[in-house]
Amino acid sequence: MNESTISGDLPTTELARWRLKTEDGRQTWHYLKTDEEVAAWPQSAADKYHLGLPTGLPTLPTPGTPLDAARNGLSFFSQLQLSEGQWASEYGGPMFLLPATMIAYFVTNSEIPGEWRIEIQRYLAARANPEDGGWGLHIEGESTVFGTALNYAVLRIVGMSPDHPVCVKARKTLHALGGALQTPLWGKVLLSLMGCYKWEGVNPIPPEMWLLPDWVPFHPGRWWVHCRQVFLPMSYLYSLKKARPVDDVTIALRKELYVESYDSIDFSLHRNTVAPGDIYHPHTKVLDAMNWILTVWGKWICPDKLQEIARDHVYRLIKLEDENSDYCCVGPVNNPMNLVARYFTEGESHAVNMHRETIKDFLWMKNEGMLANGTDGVQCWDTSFLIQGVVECGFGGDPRYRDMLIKALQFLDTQQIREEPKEKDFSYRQQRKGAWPFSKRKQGYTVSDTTAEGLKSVLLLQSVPGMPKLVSDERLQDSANVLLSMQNANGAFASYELIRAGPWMEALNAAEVFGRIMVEYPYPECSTAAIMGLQQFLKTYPNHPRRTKVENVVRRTVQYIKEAQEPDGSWYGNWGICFTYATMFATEALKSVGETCDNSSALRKAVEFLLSKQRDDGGWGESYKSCETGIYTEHEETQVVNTAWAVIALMNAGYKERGPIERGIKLIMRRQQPNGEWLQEGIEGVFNKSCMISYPNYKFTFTIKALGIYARIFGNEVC
Ligand code: LAN
Repeated sequence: MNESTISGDLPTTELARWRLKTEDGRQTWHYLKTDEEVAAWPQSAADKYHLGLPTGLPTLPTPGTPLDAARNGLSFFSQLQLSEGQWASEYGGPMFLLPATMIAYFVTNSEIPGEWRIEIQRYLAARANPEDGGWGLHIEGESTVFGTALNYAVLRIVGMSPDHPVCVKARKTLHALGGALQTPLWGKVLLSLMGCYKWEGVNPIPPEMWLLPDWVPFHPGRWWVHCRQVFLPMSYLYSLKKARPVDDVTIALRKELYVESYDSIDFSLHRNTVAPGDIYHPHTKVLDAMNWILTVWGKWICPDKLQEIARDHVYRLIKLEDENSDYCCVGPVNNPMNLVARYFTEGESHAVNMHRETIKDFLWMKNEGMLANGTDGVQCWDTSFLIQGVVECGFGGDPRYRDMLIKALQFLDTQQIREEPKEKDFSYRQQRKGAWPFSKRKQGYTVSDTTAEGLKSVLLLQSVPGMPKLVSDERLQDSANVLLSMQNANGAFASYELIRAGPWMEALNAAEVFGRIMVEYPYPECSTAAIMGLQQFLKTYPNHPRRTKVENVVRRTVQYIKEAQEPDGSWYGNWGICFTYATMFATEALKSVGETCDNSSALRKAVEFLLSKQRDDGGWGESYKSCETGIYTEHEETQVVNTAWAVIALMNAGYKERGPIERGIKLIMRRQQPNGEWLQEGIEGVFNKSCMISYPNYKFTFTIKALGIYARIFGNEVC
């Protein structure tokens, strides 16, 4: 390995040796050690692009029209398509995922390859806050104890010396923030597993709660799937109270992470000690009371036998999550937690090895080093949006894009989920046969909008003359049925499942760092996508026996979307930043039932809102602060992605004045590079109100879509 240095004295691997492999939708990075391997497996344009190496893609003729710009964008972006037909990307942002994966590797004595160690150090050094050297909840956030304590621990696990300037600076900030004692719950759990915190300092997470009858209103089976699936293994581990045996690294960490001497700390007094800067959702009185009762329960009342029964029950659920997702799990927190749970129970086993493998699906390599993605990829989601963008441009039948589109369709064909989960009801799962996941089939989770965007894209492509029909009528019907199963009583669609309990459940939100995590909520974005998918389905099958049913679903959803409009005419975005994102979706829903700003006051208000936020340069730029505060907040710079969303929204609303829309389109065209690409700007996505996440492909998919819609409505020219 070439240990030449690029940043400070940190070694780097040779970027030219990294390759992204795709196998049935599974994307993993590989480091080629020998020259023979390098010769046998050349680096693709996509590899180079993701690694920040020169791609050598050509300079293109300067586009004179919006469709020329879209073609240039496609000329570049099509080169990033992977061999199986999808697009990949980094999906970073959250800063607690690398700790979850690497701490689990450490606790389970899993081998962390040398090239990961080097690149993880480089990534964390690159992403340390330039001023204080700490890390926050996400890459753009201020340093917190959660981010700093855990990423510091990762650096030490992967071999950085405590005397390295990166460690020295981070430790100083950690101590200034009060040290690791102040870390929120999930941090306390991870440190306890490592043997660098004590379980008695963790608020109770009793597995017995899973034994409650399902009708109990706060039963964990009713929680939002991410919250449920993370607290599931955590409750098991909490009940085991096991830790990795101490060694030199953990003995050193016990000294380095704390302000106090480790042995002097009475951890039981620090269950509720959390740095104020870490808290997004403070404990409620109800949660504190519940914690108190559960502490008494765990210590003096709960019979050992009952705990054992509860652990067995929970373990069965953990195994089902593993089996129903091919060990991938719903996300990058419960996968590592399940790994530890299974390792502590089974030792070395098939399941443990499968987790070691699937954790690789979350790791991503880029020019700054190696990080953990928010999911095992964004493959189905981004591929669907690219297809829709191309179709909007009217390029669906264009022979130049035929191969690219056939491959994209083949990818979606292979990634549709084909069967229901095992023990579906016992494991609290939503119907999924026919769904498209966010990432890949094997992960196995439907999401209302990922299914809808997949369905819509397949229907659009399969209606292009000459395109093969890969997904059968029956499978398309299955997909529509999944969507129909996901509508809530108020007409809205949530994310993964039906809403199973009300927002009052946030009173039990124990994660401290996230808002709106306990249950499913109605989402305007997901609701729009769902009815767009269903309406596309009706266009393909106009005489379908469930036509009236679908029409009723659409009507009720549109009613919900109208009710969700903010007084200023916008919609709050839950998954993208922020108001421009959700307003693009909501306006599309209203448009789909024939509303325009001539006949709809909701759309007129939306237009007024959008125009009020347009900047002098013709674009829009929203800061992630909008998501945290619920108030539209300007970004320092105009953003191409926000601009694309806003102009699409204006066009959805049927706004007839060409001027403002054209100015937005011109900004998109001005920002395009001579080779057709757009450069990365601010972070695009969000979850749970407080944590940001990157969607790097949006700068291609939504710009191309905006250019295409503009050309169709206003003609293919700008002046
Ligand atoms: C995602 C990514 C995709 C996203 C959309 C499809 C865009 C959205 O419309 C519905 C919700 C969904 C599927 C979503 C939910 C929450 C996820 C999985 C994430 C934002 C990516 C990462 C995040 C996950 C919860 C991260 C782990 C953190 C925990 C709090 C467990």
